[in-house]
Amino acid sequence: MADDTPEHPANAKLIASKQQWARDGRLLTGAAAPRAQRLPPGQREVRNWPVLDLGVQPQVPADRWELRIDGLVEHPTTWNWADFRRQPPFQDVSDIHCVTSWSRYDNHWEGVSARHILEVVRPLPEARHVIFHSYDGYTTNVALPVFDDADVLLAHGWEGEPITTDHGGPVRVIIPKFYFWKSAKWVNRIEFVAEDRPGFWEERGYHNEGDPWTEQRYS
Ligand SMILES: Nc1nc2c(c(=O)[nH]1)N[C@H]1C(S)=C(S)[C@@H](COP(=O)(O)O)O[C@H]1N2
Ligand SMILES: [Mo]
Repeated sequence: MADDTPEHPANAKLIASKQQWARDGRLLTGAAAPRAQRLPPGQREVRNWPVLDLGVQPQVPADRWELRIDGLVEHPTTWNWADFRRQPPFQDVSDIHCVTSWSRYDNHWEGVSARHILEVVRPLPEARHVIFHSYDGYTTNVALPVFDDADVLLAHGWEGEPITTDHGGPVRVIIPKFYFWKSAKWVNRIEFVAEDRPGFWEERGYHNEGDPWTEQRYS
């Protein structure tokens, strides 16, 4: 287990119970679903948008928010809010699939696309993985091709409104093809690395990848 990640007493119970889910293999149906099927196996559609985090919601006003994009890149970059909002706007509609079994369809996102970020910073050939770091100490990891996808973005808007603090505002990651724990809220650093490094839940029994259609819930 990581000791560089926060274990606040307020959420120790939640973290322990989600680790128990991983040990028990909760919700696993054992049946992969074709990607053409919209609802992945073991999921149910909800109309609301539940909040899930470590119990700490960092309050980062847009004018103090900063994003560092560094590691194995040609052009390490730091954006403040004004810099971020000067990037080409990107909009997309996608579904959310949370490993705790809820899915929410047709979320309208607005932000900056991952592909634009890749054009700006230009990862070096040695860069193979991406680590997201957040203001609450949360981390999560994906392989570079997962980040380098047409539907991945850093979102500041949802359904035409700024993303609220509880959902990761001012800026969060959206990676629609994977379970939602890969979509870091309150992101403040994107690090490109050669060697993979498991993040908060990946170190606590959750799958290193997280494809909902093949039920990559637990490791
Ligand atoms: N920074 C940060 N990002 C995070 C988390 C977190 O605790 N901290 N929780 C993850 C998990 S487990 C889920 S399911 C989604 C929940 O996002 P939501 O609260 O907007 O539904 O955020 C993910 N991103
Ligand atoms: Mo989650």
